[in-house]
Amino acid sequence: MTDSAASGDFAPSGEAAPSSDAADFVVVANRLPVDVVRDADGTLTWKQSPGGLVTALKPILAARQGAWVGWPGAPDVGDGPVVGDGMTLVPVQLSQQEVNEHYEGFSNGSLWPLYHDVIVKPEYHREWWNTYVDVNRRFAEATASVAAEGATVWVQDYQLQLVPRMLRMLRPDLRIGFFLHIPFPPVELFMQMPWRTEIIEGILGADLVGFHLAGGAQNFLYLAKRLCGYNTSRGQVGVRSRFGVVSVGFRSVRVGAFPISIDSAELDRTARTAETKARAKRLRRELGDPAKVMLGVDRLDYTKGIDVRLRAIGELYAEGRLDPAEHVFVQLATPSRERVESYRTMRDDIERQVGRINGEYGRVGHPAVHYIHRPVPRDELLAFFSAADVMLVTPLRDGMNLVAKEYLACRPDGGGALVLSEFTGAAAELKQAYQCNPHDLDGVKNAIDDAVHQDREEGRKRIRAMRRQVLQYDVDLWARSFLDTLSGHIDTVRDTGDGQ
Ligand code: GDG
Repeated sequence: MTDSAASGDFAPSGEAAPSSDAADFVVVANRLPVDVVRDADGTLTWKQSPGGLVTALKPILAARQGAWVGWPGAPDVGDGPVVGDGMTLVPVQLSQQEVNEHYEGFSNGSLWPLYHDVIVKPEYHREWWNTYVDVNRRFAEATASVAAEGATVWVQDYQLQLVPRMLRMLRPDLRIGFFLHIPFPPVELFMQMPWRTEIIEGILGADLVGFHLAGGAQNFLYLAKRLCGYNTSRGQVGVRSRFGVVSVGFRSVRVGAFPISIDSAELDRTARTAETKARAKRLRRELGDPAKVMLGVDRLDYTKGIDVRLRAIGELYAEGRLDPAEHVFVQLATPSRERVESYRTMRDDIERQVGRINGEYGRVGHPAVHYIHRPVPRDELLAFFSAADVMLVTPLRDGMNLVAKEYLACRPDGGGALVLSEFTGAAAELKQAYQCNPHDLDGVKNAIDDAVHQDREEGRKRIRAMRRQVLQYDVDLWARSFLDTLSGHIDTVRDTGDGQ
């Protein structure tokens, strides 16, 4: 396996000219913001799957005749664009093999573990890579055919890192942004990637490249120089954000940090409703009205450190620092990537741990750990946030972690406490959390112990400070600051004499 560009090169197939009802603003993401549901009789229906990204971008999509290009979530589905709800949905059709090799293979078996500190060993297979290239090309072509002359295109995330360059080759008239939702890894780790140069060149097809944290942007800038030989310099955008600029031929590619957020006002509003309060109360009652409810909410993913918090809680019960009759833990674990081997192994491990803790500390009708391996409806989730005294967010590595921010938005009462891993993007903003190093079990135990037994006033002070941050810097501001920078409304000022 080499750095050669052979497998990354591609010949654009077909005509890429925009059609007459083309879109001025196009979002390109692995998934469409809808799920395709196949009914018993085989008919397909599209079901909205609202997420933070679509909520933030919907007004912009509606105002600018927008389109969203993505995979509908089921193999061999997607026949031409569908217009509805303020945007055009452009499905990219993928075969089962492409889903296996692009999504489950290269995206989640190679890139995901590599970008998350190789917690699990990444696998590199040439077939996976070749399919990744093919699928990225398909996304680029679908985007090229739907974007109007001079349109703005915003490409999302690690599944589509080659799209910016492919798209620029097809449509040099477009303004292209790229945002990575997961961490960009340290240089030493990224260098493992057999197709490292192709990936950096792929992303550099964009005009603006965004990461959650400045560290990711710095790693990327270093690689643009080292692997691709481009000149890089440091600069500044507006007043708050440090920026880097990569000179790619005659183009300047800007690189910076744009920490994502949530629709905090909406969550805050919902948490204040009588319905949510009543649900939260009911949940506590169903849990046996314990003195303290601890909560974890995650996709069942090895990056999230669910095993770390279970180990910590087990030891705290054993040492009598927590009492299972008074302190219960609820773990909501949404099923995720169940066809990937490492996820199956991790699930078994977590479920064994839950069983062991309950075997030792639970009583009939009163388990110490409540574990739910099903997606919970949104309203119910917000009630859980409102009911929890201590939120446990202990990932080994996480780009941002929206759950931490959602919990804070759901605490207009000023109650609660947040235990937060230092290795989340959110830790950079949420300094008043009980922060811990997830690799240091004693540190995690102390953070949980401190949060459970915190002084009430001290706790309220911490929550108030963190809520200010989350309510002020919401997902709308995130999207606007990225798009304003991309459109040039915010100027980049290069530092002089600070070249890298
Ligand atoms: C990636 C990055 C970055 C979870 N369980 C249920 C449920 N959820 C919702 C949460 C939250 C979302 O899923 C998870 O977001 P996270 O940010 O915590 O994690 P990832 O899925 O790994 O997201 C991450 C993010 O992209 C954005 O850039 O922050 O670092 O890894 O919104 O509430 N929602 C419902 N039921 C559940 O059971 N309804």
